Amino acid sequence: MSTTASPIRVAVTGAAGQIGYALLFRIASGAMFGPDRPVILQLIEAPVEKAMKALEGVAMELDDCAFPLLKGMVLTDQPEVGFKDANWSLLVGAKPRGPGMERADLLKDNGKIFIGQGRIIDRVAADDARVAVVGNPANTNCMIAASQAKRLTPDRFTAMVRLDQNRAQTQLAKKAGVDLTAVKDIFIYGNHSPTMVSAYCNATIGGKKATEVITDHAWLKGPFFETVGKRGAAIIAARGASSAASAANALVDHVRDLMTPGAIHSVAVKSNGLYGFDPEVWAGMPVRTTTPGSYEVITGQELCDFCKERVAITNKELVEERAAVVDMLQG
Ligand code: NAX
Repeated sequence: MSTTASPIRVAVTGAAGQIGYALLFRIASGAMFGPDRPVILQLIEAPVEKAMKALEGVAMELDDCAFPLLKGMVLTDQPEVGFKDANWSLLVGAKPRGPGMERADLLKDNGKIFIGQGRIIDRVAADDARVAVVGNPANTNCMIAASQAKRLTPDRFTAMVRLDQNRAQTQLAKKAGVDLTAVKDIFIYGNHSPTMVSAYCNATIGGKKATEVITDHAWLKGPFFETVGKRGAAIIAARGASSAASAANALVDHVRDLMTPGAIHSVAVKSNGLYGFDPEVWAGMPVRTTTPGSYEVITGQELCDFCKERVAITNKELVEERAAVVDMLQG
């Protein structure tokens, strides 16, 4: 295949991790930016010998795939090098929660990483730079990175709730006994955490309101919410490792849809006070992609009382996460 489009530069942190291993091959194959867009992968790992060695192995495998679209790779533990001229920065790497670690400490440790990365991206990435955060706590890490940017506006920074949307879509389809594609407009509000709100009240199934097709409303408010909210933990319990392929797939969906004008999907963005969220937090909500990389929030979705109550809970959690790191954001 030959193509004349200029390569898109995609920086990926945590590139040798398990999500990275499921992600990079999809990007290089064209799943994220389309079959006509060459890519250069700028792979960033922690400055740890074992991680860099593993990254070399992943790069060898990428070479061995002979992907026609893959026009180059950079392997580095230096963020200044990895984010240089990046059009997209996919922030997957994060510090995991260790045994007995307090959530506030996790927030602070990750805060340091995302402050540094936010500053460097702002300084060295491309003029059209876009950032997608996956590393947890994803919403707050995204807010932290965005807080450091002077050149790039907050709308350039998004966090991923697409895995939650995909999970919710499948659960609704299974319950209704319909094909997955019959389920539309299921959007995730709030935090990527068990407090997330899978707003079934606006979903449709085969063109009808989901609440008319699924009449077991106790299931929607109980097991459905629980299953989607705690799916990550269920996968760890079953697989002995956290979601990786499905998370990588969701990131492909997140970025591809943000590059596709007209796409409607759930993205965690700066709330600016919409849907009752604190203006300063990054919260999942429905967006419509306008031009490649840009979007507008879909406003005016009426939430049912149950979902509104849940939005208040997930907002409270986001506000608390922000409060735990707010002293780090200045200076
Ligand atoms: P892994 O532990 O397999 O990989 C993480 C990688 O990041 C490691 O290779 C590590 O060396 C690297 N890393 C750590 N600090 C770094 C830094 N400062 N710069 C560059 N690289 C760094 O984790 P994995 O399973 O790949 O998950 C990655 C992150 O995604 C975790 O924070 C995880 O909690 C989060 N997830 C987020 C999801 C979402 O929907 N938003 C779902 C899946 C996943 O749980």
